[in-house]
Amino acid sequence: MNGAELLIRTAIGAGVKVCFANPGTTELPIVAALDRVPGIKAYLGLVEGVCTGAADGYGRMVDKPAMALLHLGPGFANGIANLHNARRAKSPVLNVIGDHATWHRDADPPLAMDIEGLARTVSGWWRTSKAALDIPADLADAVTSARLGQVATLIVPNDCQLAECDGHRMKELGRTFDPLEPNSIKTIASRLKTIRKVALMLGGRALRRPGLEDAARIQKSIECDLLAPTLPGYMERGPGLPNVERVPYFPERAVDRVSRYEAVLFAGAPEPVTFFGYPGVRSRILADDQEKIVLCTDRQDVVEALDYLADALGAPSVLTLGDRLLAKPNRPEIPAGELTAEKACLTLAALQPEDAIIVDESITTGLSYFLLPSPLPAHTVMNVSGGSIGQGMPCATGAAIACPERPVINLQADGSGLYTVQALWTQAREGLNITTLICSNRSYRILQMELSRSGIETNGPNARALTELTNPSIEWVKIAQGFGVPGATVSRAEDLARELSKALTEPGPHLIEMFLT
Ligand SMILES: Cc1ncc(C[n+]2csc(CCOP(=O)(O)OP(=O)(O)O)c2C)c(N)n1
Ligand SMILES: [Mg+2]
Repeated sequence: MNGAELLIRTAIGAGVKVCFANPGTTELPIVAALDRVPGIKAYLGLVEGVCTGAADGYGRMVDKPAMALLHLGPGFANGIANLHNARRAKSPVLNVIGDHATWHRDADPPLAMDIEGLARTVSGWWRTSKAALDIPADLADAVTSARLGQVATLIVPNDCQLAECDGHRMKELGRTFDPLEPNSIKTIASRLKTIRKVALMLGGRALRRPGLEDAARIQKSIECDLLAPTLPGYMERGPGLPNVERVPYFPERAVDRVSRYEAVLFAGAPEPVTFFGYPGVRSRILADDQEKIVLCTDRQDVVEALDYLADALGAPSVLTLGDRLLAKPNRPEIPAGELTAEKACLTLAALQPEDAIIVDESITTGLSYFLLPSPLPAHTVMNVSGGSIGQGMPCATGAAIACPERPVINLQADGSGLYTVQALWTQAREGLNITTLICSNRSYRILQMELSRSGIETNGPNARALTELTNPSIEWVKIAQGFGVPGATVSRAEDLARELSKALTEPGPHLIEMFLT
């Protein structure tokens, strides 16, 4: 057995089931090991951003890491933008990077880079294996760290992968979370009872069903609203769950929304800040005199902490369908006429199947989707948490591989979709049930909005060149077909309803270009 086989065997033992890869020569021993030690299915991504975004989407769905396997520093660099999104989404990702043989590094070969320097920017944990026999412990530590909800990067030099290492020892996974401090949660419970206007801001694993149910229990004991970050990585919604409002994107609306609270309790979410520094607008959305209470650290289990808090508040353990829980689904009607952003969202809401996974990288188009007042059937929403675009298609790919029985709908802005459009090929190759709805507004609309917000001329030739996606127009159906995905263009809501229904009943991926006015 060599180091690469030991790596795969340990990963299988640690529960890793899939590997999203774009390998090169330095990872070939691992490629061979994936066949010699069966148990992990490998998926090719045609650019590293597809691999890392898919590993992120998979990790968000199952709350366990997939492996991303990337080639040296340059391959890692290509995958970093989506690892950044994974980091912000608190998604578990096991990131394995091959490196040159240790004895070859001094020669400074062309592809050599500071891989640990790259790892530092996105990883909560990173290490370079020193020897083949260290691999089981290194891999187990990486998976343990990833399971906290972070990117763990293991760099494995090619000679460590090739070294024979019979007589190896497997390593057990460590404990995932740090223990809670019950006294500090009891103190928080007493404090909360004395404050009138409280918001509970949920993030990370707290937005999964068990965390949301605990939040609903807390709402039964103290009057509080539930908030989430503007772009939560993973959030379950539907009947029987409490309503959670996302903090608005634009700072004025965000400040206005949260100013009513005397205190905000953070459960797995960071303090909200504006996306950008706008002159004259403060960075932190909460004012200094609004109390900020933190329930637990990132190394503790936020769901366990919420459960403990609910108990400490004397909350009932069983919930009935009270007025603060979302009731039976009540879908909007399918609209008619020329497609606008709002009509596109209404059509989606009218037709999305039970248990759908909605991957929302629609930037400006989806704004009204989340605000629809009527509860929709149970579904999961995933957003581009790190604001680094090019995440939607890869994330949808990983989500569909994680949950093949669930329909995936990728509400996808046109500009953002073009960053990692190669994901369509992986979707076709694997026959994944993904419907991509392209929000074709033929522009970087959000940048046009930000330009006019800041009072800058939006009509100059260079501003237009840099924000309009025209001349030539992007041929979405041809692009999809080129990657093996059937496509259609629609410009009326009725046609969208027909094509979407068809796409949702036929197996395999589909792309619908929604030509928006
Ligand atoms: C990696 C990366 N590059 C650039 C940007 C800046 N940026 C933010 S949104 C955007 C384009 C938005 O256009 P589109 O995806 O079509 O959405 P729309 O605004 O039209 O709804 C760009 C270029 C970014 N956020 N991330
Ligand atoms: Mg656009």
